[in-house]
Amino acid sequence: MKRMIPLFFAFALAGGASAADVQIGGLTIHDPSAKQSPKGADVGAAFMVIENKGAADRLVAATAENADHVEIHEMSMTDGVMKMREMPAGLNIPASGKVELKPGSYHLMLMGLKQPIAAGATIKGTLTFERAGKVAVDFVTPAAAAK
Ligand SMILES: [Cu+2]
Repeated sequence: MKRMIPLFFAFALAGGASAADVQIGGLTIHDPSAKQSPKGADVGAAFMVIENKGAADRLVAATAENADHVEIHEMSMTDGVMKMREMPAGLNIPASGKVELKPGSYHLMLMGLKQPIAAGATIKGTLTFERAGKVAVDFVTPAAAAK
């Protein structure tokens, strides 16, 4: 029976990524994740893919348990320089569309980190959509890559 234990854990880990997908109304939030933060950093970033099978919606707010507050940001090229800015009105999720929050693009900015985001950490948070309402998500930080 001892042999079964590592197999069980391997299976549980393999299923982890899709288990983090969350559904609310017509929206599916795929793979909510947070980026490991360097020591001493007081801000962090979180990413996900939001798929919408319903009417247009808007991501208007987010929280993370390890952050003082969370802002919705976009990065864009302005005069040849990548700049990041807050989107105070939120992020539009088009009807029957898909929005990716990813490095170099839209992202959640975790402001005022209470501690650094460690590899392998799971951070509890929420997303609030104008139509669909509020949903709990777990932002999963990838484990450190094997060297
Ligand atoms: Cu940002």
